[in-house]
Amino acid sequence: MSEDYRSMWENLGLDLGAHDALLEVLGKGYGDIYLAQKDRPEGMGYFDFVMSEVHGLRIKEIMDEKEAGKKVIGSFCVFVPEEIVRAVDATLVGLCTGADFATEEVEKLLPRNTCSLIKSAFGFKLGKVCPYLESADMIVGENTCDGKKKSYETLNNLVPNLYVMDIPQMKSAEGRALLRAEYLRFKEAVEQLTGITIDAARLKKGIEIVNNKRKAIYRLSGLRKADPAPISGLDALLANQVFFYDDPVRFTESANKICDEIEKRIDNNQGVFPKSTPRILLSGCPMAVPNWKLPWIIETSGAVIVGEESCVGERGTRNLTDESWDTVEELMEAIVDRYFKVDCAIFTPNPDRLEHIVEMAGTYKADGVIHYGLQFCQPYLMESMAVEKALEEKNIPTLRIDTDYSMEDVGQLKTRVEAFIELIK
Ligand code: BJ8
Repeated sequence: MSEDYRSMWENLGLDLGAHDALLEVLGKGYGDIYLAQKDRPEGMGYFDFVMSEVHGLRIKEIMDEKEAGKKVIGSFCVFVPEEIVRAVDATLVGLCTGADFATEEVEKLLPRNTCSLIKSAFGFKLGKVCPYLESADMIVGENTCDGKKKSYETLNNLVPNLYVMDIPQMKSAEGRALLRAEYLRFKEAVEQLTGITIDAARLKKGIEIVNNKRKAIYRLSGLRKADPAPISGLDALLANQVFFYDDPVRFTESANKICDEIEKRIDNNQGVFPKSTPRILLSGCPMAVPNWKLPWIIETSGAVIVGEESCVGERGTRNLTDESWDTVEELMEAIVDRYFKVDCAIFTPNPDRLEHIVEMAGTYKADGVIHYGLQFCQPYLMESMAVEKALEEKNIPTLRIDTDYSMEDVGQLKTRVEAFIELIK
């Protein structure tokens, strides 16, 4: 960190010793995985900087905003509509985490066979190492998978400001009505939290900010159709991860800037991997910072990742909200329409996701798909069977991986991934 933020962390109630240890591991992992890559676009310097300051400068900015009377809302899911949060000038931050922490303490509160993502969020709370969680004025949980839904009952005892949002499980008229009712309830809750009433101009502005951010990251995705690949999958994943933490307007500018650079790279036939390197589409559970294990294994085994069918990827960013409406009611309907298209595996049945994976494999000219499921994640592990079948029908090779956040299976995963890459070559 370029400044001494210790008193800020202390005021937030962090355990400084544990936090130091976390930052050390994060810094080392980042150096080994990210900075070791060759020929990265210069624009990645911005994302390197954001990562180096993810618990420093960004938290300082958030604390300054709080001092100016603004609110911070933390979320674990892409179903929490950022447009509504921006409409009250509040900041939305992602709270999902991608590393094991305080596992022994966590397993006193949650069953061992809970997915790593949920355990990680609890570990960061119990270990007092997450400044985002500690600075949030409202933490939004959502009834998606059973693991998350039930774990919020326990989280409610650990944090004073949990708000739980119900989420439908079917794409029916009743399901849409539920989502609509829940978004209206959420709008009222953030209005109450901030004392700001959302009018059409505010909501339009919120939609515009979030649409611009999504357009920029989606533009980056589109550029990955090129061969040779102009950016590594690891770097593209990082941009998708920073999407959840950074100031949205600055993020949009930085993402567009790197896209400008990448367009030039494509014109010059410049890639990060040689032309015709095997191309992989990743599909499955979201990968939160610093969960880089599988992408790192893939890209150090002779392949390049050309897309992510994930909530930290295209599932979360591909659809925009229609900004053309004029009233709060109409704009809220547009928000509901946009989020109702998210094809998370908690929906049943969920044919849209299968279609989208096949479509992405074609768009990004993937030679194969690796489905990433976290152990004990029933929705994605169950759905991985159907995904494999849908891809097989199109003769697209598929590898299903179940893993967690530990590094114990790295050797075994590498062997499987290498064999898969050999097969698709
Ligand atoms: S919209 S994917 S962000 S719920 S990995 S906690 S599903 S047991 S994260 Fe998600 Fe929203 Fe869906 Fe996206 Fe449960 Fe599975 Fe764990 Fe998961």
